[in-house]
Amino acid sequence: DSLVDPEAVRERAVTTLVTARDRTTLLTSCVEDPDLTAQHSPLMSPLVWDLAHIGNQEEQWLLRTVGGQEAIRPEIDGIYDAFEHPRSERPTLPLLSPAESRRYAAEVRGRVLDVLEGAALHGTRLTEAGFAFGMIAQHEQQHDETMLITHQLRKGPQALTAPDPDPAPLFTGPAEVLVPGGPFIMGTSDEPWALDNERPAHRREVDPFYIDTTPVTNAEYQAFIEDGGYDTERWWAPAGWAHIRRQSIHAPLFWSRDGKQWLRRRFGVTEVVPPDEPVVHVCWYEADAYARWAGRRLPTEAEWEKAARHDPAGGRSTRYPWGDADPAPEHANLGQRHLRPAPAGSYPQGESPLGVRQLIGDVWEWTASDFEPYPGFQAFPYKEYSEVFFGPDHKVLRGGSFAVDAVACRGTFRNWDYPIRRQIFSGFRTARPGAV
Ligand code: AVJ
Ligand code: FE
Repeated sequence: DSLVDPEAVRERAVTTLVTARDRTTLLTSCVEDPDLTAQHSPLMSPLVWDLAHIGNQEEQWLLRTVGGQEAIRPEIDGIYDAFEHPRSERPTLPLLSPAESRRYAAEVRGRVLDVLEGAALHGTRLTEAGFAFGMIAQHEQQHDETMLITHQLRKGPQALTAPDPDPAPLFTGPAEVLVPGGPFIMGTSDEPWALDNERPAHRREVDPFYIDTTPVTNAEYQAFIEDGGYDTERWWAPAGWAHIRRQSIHAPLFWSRDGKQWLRRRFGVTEVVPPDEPVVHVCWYEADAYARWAGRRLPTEAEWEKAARHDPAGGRSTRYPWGDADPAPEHANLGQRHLRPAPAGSYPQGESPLGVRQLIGDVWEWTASDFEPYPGFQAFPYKEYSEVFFGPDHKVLRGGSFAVDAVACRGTFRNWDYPIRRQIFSGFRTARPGAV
């Protein structure tokens, strides 16, 4: 069993750490140094901050805490502490240069592989089944998604390329699926690399509801725009209406109107908005307003997870919509393999038992829910991962995007952000109550 065989755990840890570093290296070597040290948006760090921060977190947890080693460069901890300095301030810090950052991250990694060789992967909660190594691989992959967001915000010619997803035949299945009411198990207590906010597993009652078979597409979202959605106050939550008026928001981020058609800028290239792709770069307020216009609402977080994990036949919650197998390319669009969502209706092999598609990958999906702890939550191993973010300021997103790696994406994985944020790879699907 891969959870108890230390050699299998070590191999999984090495593979995920190496995969993450390959991606980090690509994202920080496809542009010249000035583009690494520049701030492309006040919402984001310079790319070189992410690079050394990745190394610094790895040093703190895997070399110092797990390995018991002395700090390599204790003087830089403050610079790379996300809580000491907001993103907008980071360009003014005495950051390591790109070359120093690469050297530092590589030195940490070299020592980490030695620590992993000798580490007992059981007995303490931090290293049980390689948790700390998995946590750090996930942390790096999360920053790889953050860095891809920075690349999307960067002006200038294209620096990254990837093949497009396969074109999907137009999806002709039912537009929505009925999820039966009743209890299901939400969260997990036995997924070894699940982070603190996904724990513990607990029973949730959910009333029957209908949920969209696929994420909302650009064509559907355009119908909302053409129908005056952005000029109709009654579709909007009051704070959302105030926000879009103040900011003059009339379409998803990166969209522009060219006569009768909509264009969008994507990683340095301008293209006609593809009608059958899930809409991306909308904030929670836009998703909420669209749903109200459509006579529907956003799914709650529990509804989303029930749609993704509940297997009516087995009567239990699976790790993913398609079952318990780790994600493979035929299941979902993950890992920056493509630099865009796949057309709605893609990945039939990734659908849930009830037939809901693309819950995992493509676009993060806004839910109606605030980010709150599950009953029995315990911060682990540090409060600043989740606990300090609980409360009504953040809305939960689920399912991962094309930009996140499989190691940081599961049926239980929880992401969160402010309801005004839309530089993230965020889309949504809608729901409505079922017959009670
Ligand atoms: C889970 C994506 C909200 O980027 O703020 C990275 C992940 N935490 N370093 C974030 C994270 C610490 C986090 N999100
Ligand atoms: Fe971080």
